[in-house]
Amino acid sequence: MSNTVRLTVAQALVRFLAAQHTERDGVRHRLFDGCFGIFGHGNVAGLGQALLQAELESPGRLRYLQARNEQSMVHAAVGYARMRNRLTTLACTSSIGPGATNMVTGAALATINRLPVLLLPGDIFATRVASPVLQELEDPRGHDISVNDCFRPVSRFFDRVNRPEQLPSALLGAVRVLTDPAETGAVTLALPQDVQAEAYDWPVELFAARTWHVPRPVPEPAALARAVEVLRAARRPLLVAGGGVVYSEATAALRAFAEATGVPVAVTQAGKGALPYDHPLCVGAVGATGTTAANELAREADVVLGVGTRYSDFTTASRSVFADPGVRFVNVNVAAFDAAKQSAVALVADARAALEALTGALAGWSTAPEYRQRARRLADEWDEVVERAYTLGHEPLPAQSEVLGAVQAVAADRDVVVCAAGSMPGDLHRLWRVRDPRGYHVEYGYSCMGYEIAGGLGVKLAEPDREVFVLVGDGSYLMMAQELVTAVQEGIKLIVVLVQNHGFASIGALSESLGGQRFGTAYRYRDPGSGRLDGDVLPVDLAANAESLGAEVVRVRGVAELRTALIKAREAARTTVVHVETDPLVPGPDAGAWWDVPVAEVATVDSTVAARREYERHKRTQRAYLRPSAEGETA
Ligand SMILES: Cc1ncc(C[n+]2csc(CCOP(=O)(O)OP(=O)(O)O)c2C)c(N)n1
Ligand SMILES: [Mg+2]
Repeated sequence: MSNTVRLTVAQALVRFLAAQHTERDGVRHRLFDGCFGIFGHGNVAGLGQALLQAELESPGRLRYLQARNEQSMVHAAVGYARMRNRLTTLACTSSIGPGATNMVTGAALATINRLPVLLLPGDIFATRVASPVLQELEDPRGHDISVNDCFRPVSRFFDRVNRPEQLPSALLGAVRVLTDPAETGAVTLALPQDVQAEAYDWPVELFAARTWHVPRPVPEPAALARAVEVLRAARRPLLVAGGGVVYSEATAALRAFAEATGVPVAVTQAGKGALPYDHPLCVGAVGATGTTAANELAREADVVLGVGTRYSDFTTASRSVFADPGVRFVNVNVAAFDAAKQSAVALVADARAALEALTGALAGWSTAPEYRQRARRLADEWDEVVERAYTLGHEPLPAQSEVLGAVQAVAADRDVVVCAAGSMPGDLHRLWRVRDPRGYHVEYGYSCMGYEIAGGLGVKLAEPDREVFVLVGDGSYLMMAQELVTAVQEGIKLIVVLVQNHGFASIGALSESLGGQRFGTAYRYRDPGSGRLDGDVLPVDLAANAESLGAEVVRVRGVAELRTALIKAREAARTTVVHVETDPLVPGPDAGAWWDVPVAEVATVDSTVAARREYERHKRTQRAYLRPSAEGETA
């Protein structure tokens, strides 16, 4: 038969992935730029063979990338997809068992951040003739359960291909979700190891080039009218820009909206970069890691216009920062789920389409000049705080904020700063002066220690012409540094700034503020006298560790040496790790916003009892945001 082609399930899958494209605004992209993989018995003879065959038959059909850890290959795919505004991503194939479950954390990270990745874990035999196979979880409740069921709650689409005939619908369902801006996240196709190698006669149309049109849904007229009515009545509106503004390439539309209406713009972690930091209407980071400028305006705002934000507790300071008793919300989001939050007037729409519609519909309306001037003055005051933090001159070890200042001084506007967990994301959110929409890449949906180097690798793979500064703490480095080897192998250049402060400065400070006395947060010897982990610092040499993985390494003391090393690293062709020690006890500047982390209600420890009193004081500032934002009918 000429209209079928005989291939294994794995070969068919590779051929299908290579033929998928996305299109938005008339520009076409490949959906899958490659496939990361770590092989084991669950995929070596299936997907491994198919990727080999693809490489030999037609290099570039779907390039294979090797990684050291399955979790980190998902992080790299996430970094890649975010840099490409979700229009292109990577696939990840793993063996069964531990290789597969290593990807579960990456899947959760992708889904929470609304970023598309395709995960292809191997699975136990569909035929079960050899069960239990190596690494099979046996469950007395049913023989169709495998460890891959862990992917279900963290994936936006999950399917298990138990027969070749199921593959087409699994693939089409997977790609539909990956390319849907409202539904996207991790998509998992579990592939039993026997089925991967099974041959089938596939209709050739399965492999035809397909273009998935990524929509820009426009707001419904009635919803737009409701939003406009609320906004026109606003006296102290504040726009909160989230990651959706960046992913939808709505930054020019945001700027036009702000300039036409005079509404100040605050940014979430994912939204930082939506407006350049020095734009007259940009008031910077909002929420628990916010600036005094954004948080003061947030406290007084009568209307909050959220665009592309999912209102995490960091953005709302655990629902305390928007403090006006009558505050109303208008939410623009492509996902109805997010648009409905905070009892908002929901505009379920693409960020760009909605901002353009709002700019048109609000013609002739703007905030008062005094309000705009006040926003600018507050932002300028914060900028002075940043300048002081960047140049503290703390001795003998520099403060972390000075390290960020040194990186800032060396980084060009299009360079990308990558971070994820620890004390640096908060400092970066408040301090970093961003000019490019994709110049700031802090993964703060999952805030996953270990994302930094792996995610940075994906960022650089996606945008090789940008310099990528990976900022990583010693704790995060110890969780996941091994993709330095991949960077060396592939000639992918990263500049890694490794901040050594001998433990968890972030959780240490949090613990102290909650009456927990920094318990268990420093890397110290167990002291034979006290029996506690409060002895000397450990003799670890993370610089030597990075050297051993093949990176160029520079050990610096102090900020002046750091700057020189960063300039050299920026000019170098190879991955460089710059190792710098900082004082963990100097906090960055803070706007005093709250973050709800419950403190023990009863305790025998005095510091905990005192912290509980403080907690209860803050707790009283927490709001429910239950007020309907549109005027309802009287009951
Ligand atoms: C995988 C993971 N485990 C635990 C946490 C909780 N956590 C957040 S920050 C942090 C410490 C980070 O240490 P380090 O990278 O050294 O940064 P520092 O706090 O010193 O700035 C921990 C344990 C997390 N975010 N991710
Ligand atoms: Mg640390």
